[in-house]
Amino acid sequence: MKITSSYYGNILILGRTNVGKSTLLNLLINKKISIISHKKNTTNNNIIGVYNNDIYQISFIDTPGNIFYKNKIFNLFKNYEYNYILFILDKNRWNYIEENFTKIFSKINIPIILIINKVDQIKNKNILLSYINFIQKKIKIFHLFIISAKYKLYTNDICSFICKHLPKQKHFYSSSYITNQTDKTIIKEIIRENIMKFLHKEIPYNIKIKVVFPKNLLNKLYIFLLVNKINYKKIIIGKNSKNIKLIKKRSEQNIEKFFHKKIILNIWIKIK
Ligand SMILES: Nc1nc2c(ncn2[C@@H]2O[C@H](COP(=O)(O)OP(=O)(O)OP(=O)(O)O)[C@@H](O)[C@H]2O)c(=O)[nH]1
Ligand SMILES: [Mg+2]
Repeated sequence: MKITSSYYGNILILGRTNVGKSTLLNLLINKKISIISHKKNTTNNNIIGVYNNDIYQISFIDTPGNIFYKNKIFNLFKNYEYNYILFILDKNRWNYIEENFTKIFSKINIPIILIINKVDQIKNKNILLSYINFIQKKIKIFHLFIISAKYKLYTNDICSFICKHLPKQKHFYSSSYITNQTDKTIIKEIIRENIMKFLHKEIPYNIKIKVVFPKNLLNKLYIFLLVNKINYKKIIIGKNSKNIKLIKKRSEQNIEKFFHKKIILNIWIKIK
C-alpha cells in the first residue's frame, strides 16, 4: 500500500479594508463564504475558509480590515500559529495603515507573502517597479504575487505555491470541512451583503439581523431586521417596497446557491 504524506498550514490574510481580502479568500477556496462589498468594513469577524485536496490542506483566516480597532490584531496571535501571512495591498496604496502592519510584522517571525491586488486598475504597470522597491525596504517578502482577485488574473498559482511550502503534518480539519461559519451566520452574512448592496450611507451599519428557523418548516426562515429609527424602516422598505423586495430576492437566490436548496425568507423590520 502506498502511504502519501499530508501537509497542512494556517495562513492569515491581512490588509486594510476594501483591498479585496474576502474576494481573494472566496477565490482560493472556490466557495463564497465571506461577503464582499465596495463599502468599508464589510468583514467583521475572523472567517476560516479551508482549501482541501487529498494531500494538502490550507486553513485561510480572513480578517476585518479595521483590525487595529480596539487592538483586535493582537488577539489574532494569541490562539493560533500561522505558517504564512498573505498581506494584501490595494494597487500602490501605502499610508499609515500599511505602516502599522509593518510594525506588527517586525515583531513576529512569520514569512510574508505579498499580494498586490487590483492590478486591473493600474494602467501604467511601470509604477509597480518602484513601488515594489519601496516595499522591499519595509518588509522582508517571502514571495510576491501581482493579481486581480476580482477578475481572476494571475491567481492560479497562489494555492499551489503555498502547498509547496507547507510543513508535513496531519490535516487539522476533515476533508469536507469548508468554514467555521454556522449555517445561521452564513444566512445572516448573505442578507447583510445584500443590505450593503442595496442600501446606502450609514443605513447598513445600523441594522441588526436576527435569523429564526421555525420548527418543522424546513424551507422557510424568519428574518428580523432591527433598527433604532422609524426613518430607517422607511428607507429599508423603499418606494413601492423596491428595496426590501430586492434584498429578499437576491438573498434567497444567494442562500439557495450556497445550500443547494430552496429557501423562502419572511422579512420583518422592527424598531428596537
Ligand atoms: N477592480 C477590482 N476590484 C476588486 C478586486 N478585488 C476586490 N475588488 C473589489 O473591492 C471591493 C472590496 O472587496 P472585499 O473583498 O470586500 O474587501 P476586503 O478587503 O475583504 O474588505 P473588508 O472586509 O472591509 O476589510 C469590492 O467591491 C470588490 O469587488 C480586484 O482585483 N480588482
Ligand atoms: Mg472582507
